[in-house]
Amino acid sequence: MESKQQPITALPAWQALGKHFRKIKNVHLRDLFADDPERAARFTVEAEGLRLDYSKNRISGDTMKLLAALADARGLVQARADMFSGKAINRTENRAVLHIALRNRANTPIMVNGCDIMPDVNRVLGQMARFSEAVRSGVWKGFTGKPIRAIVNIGIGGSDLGPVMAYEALKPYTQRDLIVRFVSNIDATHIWEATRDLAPDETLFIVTSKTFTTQETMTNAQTARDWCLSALKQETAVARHFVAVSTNAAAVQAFGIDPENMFEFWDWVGGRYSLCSAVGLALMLAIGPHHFLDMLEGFHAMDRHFLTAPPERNLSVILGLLGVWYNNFFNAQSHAILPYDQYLSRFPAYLQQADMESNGKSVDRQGRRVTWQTGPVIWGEPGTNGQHAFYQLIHQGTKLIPADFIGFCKAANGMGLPRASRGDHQAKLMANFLAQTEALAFGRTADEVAAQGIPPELVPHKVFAGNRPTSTIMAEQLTPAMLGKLIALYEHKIFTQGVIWDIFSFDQWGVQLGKELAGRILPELTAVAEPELKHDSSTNALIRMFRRYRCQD
Ligand code: G6Q
Repeated sequence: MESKQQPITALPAWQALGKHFRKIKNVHLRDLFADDPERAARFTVEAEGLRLDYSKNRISGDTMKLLAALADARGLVQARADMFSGKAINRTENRAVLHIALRNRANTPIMVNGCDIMPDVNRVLGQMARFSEAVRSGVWKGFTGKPIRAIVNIGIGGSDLGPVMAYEALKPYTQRDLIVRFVSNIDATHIWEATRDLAPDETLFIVTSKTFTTQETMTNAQTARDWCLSALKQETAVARHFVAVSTNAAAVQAFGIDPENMFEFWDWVGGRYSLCSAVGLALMLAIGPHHFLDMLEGFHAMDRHFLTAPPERNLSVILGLLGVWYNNFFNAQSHAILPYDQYLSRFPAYLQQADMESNGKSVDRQGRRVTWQTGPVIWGEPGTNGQHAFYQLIHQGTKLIPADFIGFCKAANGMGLPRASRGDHQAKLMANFLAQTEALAFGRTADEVAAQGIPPELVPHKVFAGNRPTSTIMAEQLTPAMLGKLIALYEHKIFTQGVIWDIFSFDQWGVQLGKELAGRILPELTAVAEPELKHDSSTNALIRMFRRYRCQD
């Protein structure tokens, strides 16, 4: 696990940033804009149909140069080349990190252990497309000869959040008479509610699990299997109503799934980076292979952009650097993702996993405890809902919360309908979108409040300090390709930050301990005889409480 990296705090680039921060930290965005009529143009970059206006951030040209120097000192260019060329950069698991291969539409060879992996990638994409067409067209029949009307994806974490987010995002592109649902939680409520109104002989389950051992997924899959067989009676029905997405062929077969209907992926695809693999099967079934490939094209375009654009024009790098600026110099604890598009309602939750599982680490690549902050808390909700909920704190609270505002000029809803029949929703939505970043940046001074005739005792309550940083990401419309671009944009932002912080972004050891302890506690909850409990006094008492009520259940 050798690394030549010095602690980040020892780098001259870091120290220069610290010095620069002391100079700029109290400068107001009002002054930065007033002093430079070209500021918006200076800090706007457009690539692949995505415009990033980052002028409402507390930065100057020098800030960006110093941050870029930090990334340079951290070897971002080499790190990026290592990822794209298939080096085993996930060193704690000794794996390559090649989600970019899944959407490598140029089809250039990408080698892992001396073998080009692109033929395998294309083979599975072809298998997914054929299967999707068969189900969508009704050629694929269930056990009683009926076509499939409902798809239920069973998976959790990386095997759920991507497909569910993208399904919601691309609803206008879905085959509307096909019901598509997602079950993840081990709480039986989830599978119960997802299946209660479905007909077993018209339902197809996709069991999505890289390992095919995850407790939640296997428990839900077993319940789904029982539900299906209690109606269809014969074991052979499983092969018509269950398919699997996994790397574990033996376990898939043991479950009763025909190996023909297993969609493979590989250990070089991390769970939270797996949407473009067979993990996206439920999405492909919903939107069709053609739109799925459009999405991959979008991902690929942003991958190329990240790989080739210079830092000052590189959207992911810019977002990454801004995040470091607030996280490490302004000590911002969190970062809000605020999409002004209801179809992106699950996008913040998706990025929460992508970012927090990747960069929520506290040792560097040599295993030393870091003395600098790493990944922020990622959170958010779609606008305008958030405005009526938590924006108060962003505007007037004591915490600095940098935010990304994501919006589109054209609505994705009501496509094909004449504009007149769609009302003025989109203009109102975007008026709010633009107003919020303006209000956050410039605020309202005490003088401006007083000038409105507000009683003096109310003035302090109505003052908006402003100087709250935002980045605006705008595009024409949310399409499959645009969704791919947006996701890749953030994936590479996360990568950029992981390199700067010198942490391993592609493992997730932090999820293990809880799993292990749950395995120990489960028999203590279910044992008939009173078990001898050897936990702390708090856990022991809580276990006893559960057992007391369970006896009465
Ligand atoms: C993601 C994580 C994690 C994983 C789930 C599901 O990067 O690895 O969220 O995706 O734990 O794992 P399986 O796909 O193996 O069931």
